[in-house]
Amino acid sequence: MTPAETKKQIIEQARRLGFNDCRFTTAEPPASSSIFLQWLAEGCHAGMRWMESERSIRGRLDPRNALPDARTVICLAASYYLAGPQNPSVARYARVADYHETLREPLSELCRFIENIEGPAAHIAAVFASDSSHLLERDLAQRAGLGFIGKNNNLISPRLGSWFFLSEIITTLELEPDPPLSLQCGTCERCLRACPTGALTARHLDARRCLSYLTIEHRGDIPPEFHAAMGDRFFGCDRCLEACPWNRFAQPTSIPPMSLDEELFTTEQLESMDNAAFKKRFAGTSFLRAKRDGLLRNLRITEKNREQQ
Ligand code: B12
Repeated sequence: MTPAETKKQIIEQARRLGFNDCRFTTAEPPASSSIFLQWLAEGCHAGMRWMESERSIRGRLDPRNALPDARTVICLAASYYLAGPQNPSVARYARVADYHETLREPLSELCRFIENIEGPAAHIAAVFASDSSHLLERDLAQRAGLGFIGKNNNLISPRLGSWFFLSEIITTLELEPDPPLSLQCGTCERCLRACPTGALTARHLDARRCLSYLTIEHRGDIPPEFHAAMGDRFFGCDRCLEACPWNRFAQPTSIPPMSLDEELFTTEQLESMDNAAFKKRFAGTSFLRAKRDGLLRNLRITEKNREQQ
């Protein structure tokens, strides 16, 4: 099979498995490593200390640290957009089943498919979405032409908007890289204006001020200066994505939606659960990331905000 035919087959299989886009780039180091190192040096990763680890930094500086003979990174997009109005108190990505779990199977299946068509020549390291991969995913995906990096820091696809997850497969196969897009945000600054805490600057996102970070990743109290900005949002904050005009092109997700009872999200309900009950009740959802204490902390703030309205 020629490399072009292999690529075509991989793209078709990725589509069959529910991915909305699939593009290819080399395994060369990402161009924006210096932006990442500067971001770390300035402390913009807040309490995400795992980003400082040697493994995290080495991986982000060069994908070949994950697989020494890597030639190609296959970049995949999986939409998490649910059509229709959604209650913004919960970030959209948490309205579908936890992607760390749901994307694992289609990614493994795509790896097996590549190994089947290429035999032992296709040595593969499957890298799963987000926290489990030590890659600068957005940089690689923009180089593969999957989208461009917007002022809200998200990878924006002219076909999908930006309500999608990224995943990558690293392989020793030599496949023709796709060209990057030549799109940019231009003069649009809607996301910068929509961010209520000034977390987005023209250069990057300061997690210390980002409500997504503060309500999901941060442990301990949320500084009072951010309480009012949370409004009703007790899990994440999508304001910079909601404001983006490219999101009118969002495509429906094929990840199963969560059917969580809205009445579950009260301080009263959470106080009645211990950690074990919380884990059981929220199994398979993104809410586990904030842990019971984090979710309870957030709900105490949003309930107070509602009382003060
Ligand atoms: C840590 C993290 C967070 C942190 C910090 C976010 C941040 N902006 O850094 C917090 C908790 C705040 C967060 C929030 C969210 N996250 Co997050 N997060 C990550 C994670 C694990 C690492 C990101 C990282 O390395 N940050 C360091 C900074 C410096 O890197 P960066 O954001 O990738 O930015 C790079 C480029 O923008 C580049 N750059 C800037 N300008 C330009 C211009 C050009 C031309 C080029 C080449 C590069 C470039 O420089 C940077 C360094 O390479 C990634 C997964 C991964 N492994 O990449 C997911 C990831 C970025 N997150 C994702 C998502 C979905 C979200 C949320 C929407 C979820 C939510 N609602 O809570 C929000 C969106 C917030 C936002 N506006 O960015 C998706 C993004 C998908 C997409 N379409 O872009 C990812 C890729 C996870 C995934 N696998 O799907 N996240």
